[in-house]
Amino acid sequence: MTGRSSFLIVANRLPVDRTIEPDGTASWRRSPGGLVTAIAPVMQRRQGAWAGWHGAPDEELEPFEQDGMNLISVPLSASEVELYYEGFSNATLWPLYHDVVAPPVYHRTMWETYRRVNERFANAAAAAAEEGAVVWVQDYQLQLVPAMLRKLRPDLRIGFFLHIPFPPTELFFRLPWRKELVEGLLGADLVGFQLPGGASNFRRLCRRLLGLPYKGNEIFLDDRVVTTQAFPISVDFAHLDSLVRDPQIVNRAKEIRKELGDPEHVLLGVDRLDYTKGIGQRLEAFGELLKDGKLVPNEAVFVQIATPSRERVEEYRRLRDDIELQVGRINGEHAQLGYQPVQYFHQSYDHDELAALYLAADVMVVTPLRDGMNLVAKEYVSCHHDLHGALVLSEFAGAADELRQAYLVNPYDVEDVKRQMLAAMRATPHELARRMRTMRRRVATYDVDRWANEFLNALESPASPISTRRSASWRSG
Ligand code: ADQ
Repeated sequence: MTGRSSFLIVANRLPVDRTIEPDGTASWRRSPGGLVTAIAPVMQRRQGAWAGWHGAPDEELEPFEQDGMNLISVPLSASEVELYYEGFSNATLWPLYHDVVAPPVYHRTMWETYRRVNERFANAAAAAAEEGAVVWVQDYQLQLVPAMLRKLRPDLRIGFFLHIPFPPTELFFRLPWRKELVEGLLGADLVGFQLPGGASNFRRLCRRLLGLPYKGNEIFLDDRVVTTQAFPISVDFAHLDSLVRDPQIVNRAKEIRKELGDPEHVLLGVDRLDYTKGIGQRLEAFGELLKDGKLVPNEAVFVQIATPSRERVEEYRRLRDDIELQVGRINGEHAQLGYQPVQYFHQSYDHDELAALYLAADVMVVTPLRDGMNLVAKEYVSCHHDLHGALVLSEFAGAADELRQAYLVNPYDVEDVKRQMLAAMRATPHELARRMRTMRRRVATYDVDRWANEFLNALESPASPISTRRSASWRSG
């Protein structure tokens, strides 16, 4: 890599995974995912760089290049992975920000490590950014980076985007290090959230915790203005739309249905195996529909794909056991020779197979108890140019703000989930098409490209002059 960059992404992980070839040599492959796809064009245009951990503990790597991106590895030791990543990020912040759907742990050593690792990311970013560069920091693992980086490099334009919900003040206040975290975020010029609700939770928190005045989207510090705004993330609609028109994918979708025994209804769940995703709630609803006789055997198959996730965090191990027990019970009670009502896969799938599954599914069931956005819901919609297919969607997923024509459910209300799942299965083709058409229009218009561009345009446009501060203080009373 040569020199410094004028555009820098800072994220917990680099956008590449290492693969070992059959001859034993290692190579890097771009990880799947919307973020890198959305940002790649900007990276190429601006000689961009990306700073993040490369995925293996206790290993230092020199900066390297992959797919035209300059990659800067920020090393983590095994104990930092445990305390910063599995600990403070995923056992403290993740459950707290998702409305405490699992109890967060509060450990001082985890916090100390989180702070130290954030400092390392800030140092790496400060060293890689050229004078006046734009730096975009991603997500809850790095909330202290904006302020640390500003201290080192006040010349930079710093943006931060939170991919998960930002909780209400009452919940955030439980955090022993609440002040440090908020001050960390306020180091940015622009703090982006998935939904307007997250942005307003943050502004209220700044006023209550730090006494900072705000007006509209802007929070007023002594010497600067911080803009807070919602930028709902999305998917690469055009790519998915053309992928599912490929005859190979179409055939694979037909094959999947056949392999499932050609049931009348294929229901599908695709999630990381995470307790926020409401996998147990949807299986319970499906099991009860079979038990109540609302669904007759062979009529419907539920395919649940659960990608392994955070397997060293205690809560996730327990969840896996619970889900597998539940699947076993439903199948034990309702299976017949040649018919297994729930098909469960604790596996990761490649992009094409996932698209074929979306295409094959009549009903996509997305029932998180809390979710920043949920890209699976938008991916499903992008894959149905046939206007067939129904989306059952939790009202607590960010995506529900945009996809109002989904069959919206309260995942805590099992009767509601049952009712909406049945309604989705019994809907006429005309009704399905009406809903799908509107949802597709929305995702096609607000795709991931638009998300990245809107964020970067807002970051690079100048904030209000500080002189508006006096009237804001007056209004904030
Ligand atoms: P996640 O919690 O990981 O993301 P989600 O938005 O649904 O949730 O994204 C998951 C991604 O992983 C999707 O693109 C999906 O296709 C893929 N995926 C899931 N299971 C898979 C499998 N078995 N094999 C292969 N791919 C699989 C966080 C937040 C979300 C927010 C996103 C983006 O929790 O709320 O929408 O970031 O900001």
